[in-house]
Amino acid sequence: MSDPRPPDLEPAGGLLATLDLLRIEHAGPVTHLRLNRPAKRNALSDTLIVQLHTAFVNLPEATRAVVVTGEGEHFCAGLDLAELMERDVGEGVLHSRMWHAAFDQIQFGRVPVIVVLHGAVVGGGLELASACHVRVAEASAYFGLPEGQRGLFVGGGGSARIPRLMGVARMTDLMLTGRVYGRDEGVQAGLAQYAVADGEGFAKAMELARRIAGNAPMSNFAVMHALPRIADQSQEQGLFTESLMAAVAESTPDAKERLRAFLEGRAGKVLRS
Ligand code: 1HE
Repeated sequence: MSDPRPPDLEPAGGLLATLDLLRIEHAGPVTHLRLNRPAKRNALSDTLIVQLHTAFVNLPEATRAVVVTGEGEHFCAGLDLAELMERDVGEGVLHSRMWHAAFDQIQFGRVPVIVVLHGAVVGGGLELASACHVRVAEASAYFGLPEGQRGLFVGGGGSARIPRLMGVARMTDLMLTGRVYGRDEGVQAGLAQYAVADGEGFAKAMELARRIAGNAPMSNFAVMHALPRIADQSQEQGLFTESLMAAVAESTPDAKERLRAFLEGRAGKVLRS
C-alpha cells in the first residue's frame, strides 16, 4: 500500500513507542496504527495481539479516531500458525479469549476505528477487520476464511462479528469451501463500506477519520456502543435503549452548542458532495 503521508504525522511517544510490532503515529486527533510484521505478512502472533490490546487501551486522551493499516503487500495473514502447534484445550480457550479482549477493545473502545484493507485479509485478519467500524478496501484486497483448510475454527470473534456483516450463509460458504472473495465481491457482501484504487486507502481513511474526529464524542460513543447492542435487542428493548442514549447525547454541552451554531447559520448544511 502506498502511503501519501500527511505532513503533520508525528511518531507516538511513551508506552506506544515501545510496541515493536506496531508503528504508531499521530496526526492531530487521528492516531495511525500500522501492523508492522511484513516479513510474516502481519500474521497475528500472541505478542502482536497483546500489543494491539495495549495500544487501544492506552490511546492518548487527544485521540478522536484511529486508522489501522498493514505494512507490506498484505493487510494480514491471520493467526500466526507457527505458534499453534503445541497448545492444549485449556490454553486454546484462553488464547481465544485473549483475542476477544483485544478486539473488544477495538470495537467497544473509546474512539471509532477505520481500517484500510489490501492484499490478503484472511482468517484472523478478517476477524480484526470486522472489529473495526469503517472498512476501506483497496483494489488488491481479497477475503477468505481458510480455517477449515487448517483444521481450525474462528477464534477471534469472527463467528459473532462476520455474520453481522455478510450473513451466516456467506460466511458458511467461505469457511466450508475455502472460497475467496475479491475486493468487489467483498464490498458487495458487506465486508467493506468503501472501495478505492490501490495506494489510495490511507488518504481515504485519513479523510474519513478527520471527519469522524469532528463529530461530538458522545455521538460517536452512541454509534459505537449503543447501535450494535440495540441491533441485538428486541425492537421493544431497542427503542427504550435508543431513548436513553438519545437523551444523553442531546443533553451534552457539545450538542447544545452545535444546535445553536446551526440555528444561527454557523454550521454546515447537509449537501451532496
Ligand atoms: C505466516 C503466516 C501465518 C504467512 N502464520 N506465518 N492464515 C492462513 O491460513 C494464511 C496463510 N498465509 C498465506 O496463505 C500466505 O502467506 C499469504 C497469501 C497471506 C501471503 O503469501 P505470500 O506468498 O506473499 O507470502 P508467503 O511466502 O506465504 O509467507 C511469507 C512468510 O510469512 C513465510 O515465512 P518465511 O519464514 O518462510 O519467510 C510464511 O510462513 C509466513 N506466514 N502467513 C505464520 N498465518 C483466532 S483464530 C484465527 C484463525 C486463522 O486466522 S486461520 C488462517 C491462518
